[in-house]
Amino acid sequence: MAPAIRHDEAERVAATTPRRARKQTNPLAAEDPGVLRGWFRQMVLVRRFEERASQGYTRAEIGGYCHLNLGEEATVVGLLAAMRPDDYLFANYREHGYAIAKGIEPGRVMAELYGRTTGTSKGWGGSMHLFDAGARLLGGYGIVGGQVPLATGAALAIDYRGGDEVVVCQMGDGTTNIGAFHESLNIAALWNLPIVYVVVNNGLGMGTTVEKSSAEPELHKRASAYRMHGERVDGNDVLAVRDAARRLVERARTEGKPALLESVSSRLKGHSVVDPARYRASSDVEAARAADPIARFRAALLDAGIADEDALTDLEAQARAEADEAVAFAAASPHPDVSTLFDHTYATPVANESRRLPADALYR
Ligand SMILES: Cc1ncc(C[n+]2csc(CCOP(=O)(O)OP(=O)(O)O)c2C)c(N)n1
Ligand SMILES: [Mg+2]
Repeated sequence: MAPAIRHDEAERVAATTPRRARKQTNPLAAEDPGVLRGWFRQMVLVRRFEERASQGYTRAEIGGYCHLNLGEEATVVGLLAAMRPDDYLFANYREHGYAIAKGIEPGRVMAELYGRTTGTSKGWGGSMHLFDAGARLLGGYGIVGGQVPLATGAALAIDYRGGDEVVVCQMGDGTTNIGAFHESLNIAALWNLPIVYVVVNNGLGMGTTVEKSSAEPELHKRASAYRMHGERVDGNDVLAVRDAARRLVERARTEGKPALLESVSSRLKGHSVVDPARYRASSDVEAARAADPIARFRAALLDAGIADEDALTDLEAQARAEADEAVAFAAASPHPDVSTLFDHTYATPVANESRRLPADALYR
C-alpha cells in the first residue's frame, strides 16, 4: 500500500495550539483566498465528474476502459496549479481530472468518454485518449509508460526551439518499472531537458502493491540513478503538491534541470470502474477514505477562515451542477458517422486493400 506520510507531528501541534495562533501559522493564510476556493471547487468538480463517469459506464453510455481520479484530486489540482497554461502535460489513462484542470471544458471531456463528435478527440479516442493540442494536453495513453518517451521528446523539442515551456509527465507507480521510464530519465538528465516526471504513487499497479513490484519502493529515489533531483510529497495535500511542483517546474524552466516528483496518494476505488478491488484489505480502503484530500482541504479552509460553511456548500453545488451539465452536453451530442472511422488514422492506405467498415461483409 502507499507508504504513509506521517501526520502525527502536525496533528499533535494542531491539537495543542490555540485556534488563533494556528491561523497565523497556517500556510493557507499566505495564499490568495479566491485561488484556494477555486482549487476546492475544482477538486470537487473532478470528484463529481468521476462519479458521473462511473454512472455513465455502468449504464453502458461509456464503452472501453474507464479509470478514475477518485482520491487523487489534490495531486491533480496541485500539479496543474503549478503549471503555466502554455506548459505541456502528458498523462496516463487516468487523466480525466487532469484534462479538466488543464482548462478543457468538462462537457468536451465527458463527450469524449461518451464517444461523441463534440469530444476532445471527436469521439474516436474515449476515456484513455483525451487529447487537446490547444490546451497543451498531449494525451492520455493506454500503454503503461507510453507517454514517458513521448513527453521526453516534447521536452527535447522545446529545448531545440529555444522555448521556455516545461513538460510535465504524469504516470503511476507501476510505470517506474517500465524500461522506457529509465531510458527517458537518463536522456533527460544527460541533455538537461525541461521536464518534470510526476509519479502518482497510489500504492497499486492494478492489484499489485508497490512493495511487491519495486525493489526500491521509495520511488523518488530512482532519480538518483541519473543524478536527477527526486523528492516525495504528500499527494493528499493540494498546497504541498503545488509548492513542490512549482519549485521543480520553475527550476526546469530556468535551469533546464529535469526532476522526479513522487506524489503519494490513494485510489478510493478499484483500478478501473469494473474492478471491485477484492485484493485490497478493508483497513487499506478505510485509511484511504480517512485521508480523503477533499475532506481534508475543506476542513483546512474552514479552520483558516478562508471560507465558511455556506460558501463551501455553494461551491460544492456549483461543481455538482457543472458535472451534471457535462453529462447533459455529452448525452445530447451526436455519435460520429461510421464513414469517418479512418479519417484520423495515420496508416498508409495499401493498394487494392479496401478499408472495411464494421457493418461491411467480410467476403463479397
Ligand atoms: C505495457 C503495458 N503493460 C501492461 C498493461 C496493463 N496495465 C494497465 S494499467 C496497469 C497498472 C499500472 O499501474 P500504475 O502505473 O501504478 O498506474 P495507476 O493505474 O495506479 O494509475 C497495467 C499493468 C498496459 N496497459 N500496458
Ligand atoms: Mg498506481
